Amino acid sequence: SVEQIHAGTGTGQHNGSVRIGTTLNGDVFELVDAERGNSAAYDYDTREVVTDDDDVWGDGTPADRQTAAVDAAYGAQQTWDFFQSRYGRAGIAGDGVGARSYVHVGDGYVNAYWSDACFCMSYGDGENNERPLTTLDIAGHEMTHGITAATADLIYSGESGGLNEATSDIMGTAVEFFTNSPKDVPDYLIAEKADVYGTGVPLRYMDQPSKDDVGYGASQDYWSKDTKYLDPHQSSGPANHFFYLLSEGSGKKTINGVRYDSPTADGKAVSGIGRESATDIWYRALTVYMTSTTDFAGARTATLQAAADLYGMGSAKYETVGNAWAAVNVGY
Ligand code: ASN
Ligand code: ZN
Repeated sequence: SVEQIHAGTGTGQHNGSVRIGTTLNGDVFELVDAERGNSAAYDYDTREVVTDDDDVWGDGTPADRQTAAVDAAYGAQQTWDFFQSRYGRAGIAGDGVGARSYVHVGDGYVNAYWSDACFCMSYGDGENNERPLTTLDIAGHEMTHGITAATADLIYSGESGGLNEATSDIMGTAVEFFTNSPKDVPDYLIAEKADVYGTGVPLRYMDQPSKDDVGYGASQDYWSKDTKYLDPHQSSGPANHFFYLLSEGSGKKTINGVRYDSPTADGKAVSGIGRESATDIWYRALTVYMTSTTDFAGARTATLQAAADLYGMGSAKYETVGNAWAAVNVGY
């Protein structure tokens, strides 16, 4: 059959009305994005690609099974475009191949995850199947697990586990800022739009990780010799905090209407270098310098090397990288 590239119209629960790449296969449209390596959305129940007759997808409510697929497809699209346009990276593995996104995994399942084995991510529908975990930051987070596996391959335990998780939070946040959607105003909170606990509390706060006292328990604001014993979603804290400080600086700040208050371990103020530079430094550190066993001291070295490459050794941005690590108790 002849397949044709289309741009469908979808209504997601989290992203509202969006354009999504679709493919006409015979006389049925498929949620397959041929312009992004055939990234595709599947329904986990049937294990089939999501299809439609008129190329108008979802109605923004969880009752319509296409709605979560629209958000997942949009998240995959925005994550692809972020890495492609900012870093020239063609997809997760950098080989132009799109990943699959499975929606409606489980029943009332409150999680989402990446699997290297299937080169795919899977999203639960949240409590009462009402709040699917298909927000932009979660999509960016899960796909970034694939990028980490394809690059530094940080082992998912000990300090490298925390760095692996932080990398996903950092890039998920960067995807949110890149998209800059009025429906999902970008912030340094993780999964706030999915409202996973139904209490309006985000899963994680990058400005002050010790506020994440939900689910897994509080994350750490500062590195300590015990960091390596924590779950990666808690040991990510010092690196998430480093990224926030490097981007925005310490103290109180309101960004896009969200109030932040970021402390420092040494009490010294840090001035941010901007989120784009901070993101560029982290991406280069991840893809050029980090390895599977990189620890926090190694992440400091890797980000300093990346900053030296990008901005020059001794530049203000280079110096701020060192200051932001000192502010989360990572020294030399
Ligand atoms: N949603 C979680 C994550 O991507 C799943 C996990 O615990 N690995 O971090
Ligand atoms: Zn993760």
